[in-house]
Amino acid sequence: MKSVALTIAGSDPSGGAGLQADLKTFHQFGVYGEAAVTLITVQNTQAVSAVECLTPDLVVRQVQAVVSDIPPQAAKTGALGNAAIVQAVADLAATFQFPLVVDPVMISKHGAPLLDEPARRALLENLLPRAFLLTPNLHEAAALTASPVDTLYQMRKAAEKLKQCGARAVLIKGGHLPGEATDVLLAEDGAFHILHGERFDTPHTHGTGCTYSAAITALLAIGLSLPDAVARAKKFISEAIRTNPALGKGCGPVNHHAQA
Ligand code: PXL
Repeated sequence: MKSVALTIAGSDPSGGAGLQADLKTFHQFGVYGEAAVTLITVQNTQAVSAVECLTPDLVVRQVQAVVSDIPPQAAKTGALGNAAIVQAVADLAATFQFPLVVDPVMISKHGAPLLDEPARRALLENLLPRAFLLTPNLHEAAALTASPVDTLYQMRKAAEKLKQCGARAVLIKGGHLPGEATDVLLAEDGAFHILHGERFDTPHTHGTGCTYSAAITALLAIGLSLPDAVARAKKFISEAIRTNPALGKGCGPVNHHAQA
């Protein structure tokens, strides 16, 4: 049977991030993609000029419509915008029969807020306990734990803290570390996995987080174990950055056609 994955995320009309990146990534892994929209951004590779959230009811009805008809084997969340949407998605997630990857998107590459402060609290308190995997970058991990996360040691500590908050597993992404792009996975069983990644000196990394978490979601939908899914997704995202198509006048997208 065809594997199916669902994203609950914001729209990026430039196609580099958000639900567009998620769908392209699902497709690249041979997985059928579904997408429920949470918010609409107006942006290109140079700037975000508007962010408009949908009503929570409209988000919920999109998810219910597709899950009841074409149930996915895995789902992910991206930008959720405000506390009402976070709460609605958390309530929905309580009914999911499949793993949910929560990418706690907070700000866009250009600094536009995609999750306000009450929403961050709602995410921590209500959505995190429903997450099979939480995938913060260093800034998001620091915001969620209210402590600095700048070193591998602090990444391990933050992962433990976020697991204690209810996430079954935590992947802290070190794309913003100086030197190597090393990620730390704290798996369900409490084991740490360190994922090494080469750093590429390029401005074209727009949508990296979305694409990485979408690749993990696709591989979970196919049936890989979490450590295997993360390891393979890490190789994919490194290759996607290395082979970026250098599109646009600003921070361009990664290569969603990279070897899956
Ligand atoms: O990469 C984070 C992200 C997620 N979702 C949407 C975005 C962005 C970054 O720009 O626009 C819709």
